[in-house]
Amino acid sequence: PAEPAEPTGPAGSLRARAAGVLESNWTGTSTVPSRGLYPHQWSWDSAFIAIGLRRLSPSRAQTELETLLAAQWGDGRIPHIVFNPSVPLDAYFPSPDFWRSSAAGRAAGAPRTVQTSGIVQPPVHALAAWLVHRADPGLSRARGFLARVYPKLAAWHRYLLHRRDLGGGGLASVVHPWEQGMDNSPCWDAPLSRVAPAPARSFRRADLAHGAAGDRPTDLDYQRYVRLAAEYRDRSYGDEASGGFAVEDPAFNALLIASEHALARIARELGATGTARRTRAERLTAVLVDRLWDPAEGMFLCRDVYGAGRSGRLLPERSVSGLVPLLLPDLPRSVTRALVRTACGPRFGLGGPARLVPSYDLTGASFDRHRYWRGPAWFNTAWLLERGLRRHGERARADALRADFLRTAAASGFAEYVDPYTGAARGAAGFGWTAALTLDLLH
Ligand code: 9YW
Repeated sequence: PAEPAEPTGPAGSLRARAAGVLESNWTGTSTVPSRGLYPHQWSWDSAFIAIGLRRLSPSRAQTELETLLAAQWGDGRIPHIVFNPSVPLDAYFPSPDFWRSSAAGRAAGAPRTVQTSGIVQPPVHALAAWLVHRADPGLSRARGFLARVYPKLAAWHRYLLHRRDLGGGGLASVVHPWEQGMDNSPCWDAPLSRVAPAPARSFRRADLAHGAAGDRPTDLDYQRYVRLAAEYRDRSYGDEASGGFAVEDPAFNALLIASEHALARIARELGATGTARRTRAERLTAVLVDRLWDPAEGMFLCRDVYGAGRSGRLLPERSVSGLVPLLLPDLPRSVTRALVRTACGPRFGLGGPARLVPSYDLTGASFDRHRYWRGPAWFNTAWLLERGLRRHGERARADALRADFLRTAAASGFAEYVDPYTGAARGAAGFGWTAALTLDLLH
């Protein structure tokens, strides 16, 4: 493939600058997303970070994933945050004394010695483990990396496919907007409106000390996040009784399917056939299309399955989540063609007015170019889309997105997210997955 010239900045090559971010965010056993704003280990951040770290140090990339997996719960869930005990409690909200994992999560098998949250994040981990292995198969085999992580990853997928099939149709549901990873996406506005806000004075946000309020979720959003999470905790993190929120999300499920394909490859590497997993991934892809594809919109939508019977209803909001399934190999050609058209059309502006890919429909009523997941462009979703375009033969578009990614990462100081029209940095600087995925795309 044509290598774009490596952009350089004032402080040296892009590769060296990205490596510097990962170095300063490294704690010794894992990497924080951001020193100030997110001082603990986050689940899907670590998966993306491992994907980039493998280009620097495959052994550190293995450690990143192993540290996360060491905090896995007995029921198979991988918690969305693993807390660093040496960070002061008030540095991040909600802190360990909110989640109380080892007490409230006892029945679900929360670890006793390490404190975690009780919700999950998108399952990018098996995909990350496979890519980390491929970066140095000799080292991976010598350390028995895949043999050690495989059973844990299999238990993780079992948890999602069995305990979290709240809609009964075969897909995993998220029970909190934080689980899907795009916290304040307009997709959650309707389902969240049913949730009674927790009293404003019952908690103190720590994020506003690090980020501009206009770049972050609102206080009212936080009041509802807190209520939902507290109720889940008070149900002992059990998935039997239903809480106030249950949504089948396209990106979450597409990442689960991509990871199931990766597990099939891992199983083969370990001497099994992997056929059952491969077949399951194909079947899940068909279910994803059946339940979440909207032919009129030319993209995938979220399905709200809470209290709506088994079938639920599709939510009309168009978020980048609905483009992420392009990553999957077994989609019907009509679906991949429509997804590319939608990504390049007025709503997402790929290759046109937009930088990277905006998190939400540029023409949507709730579009806000500064506010977090309501418009700004993020680097992890751009990386996923780049992969999807390449997989389906859209090489010129993939090359252009990759070049834009590298330029924007360099110019923004590895920002957490950027203005989707200008590429100007928003949120935290020196962000972990932005630096890591830069390294991956430079390779
Ligand atoms: C928060 C760490 C996390 C990401 C999420 C992002 C944000 C945490 O930061 O959530 O406190 O708002 O939305 O995707 O994993 O980078």
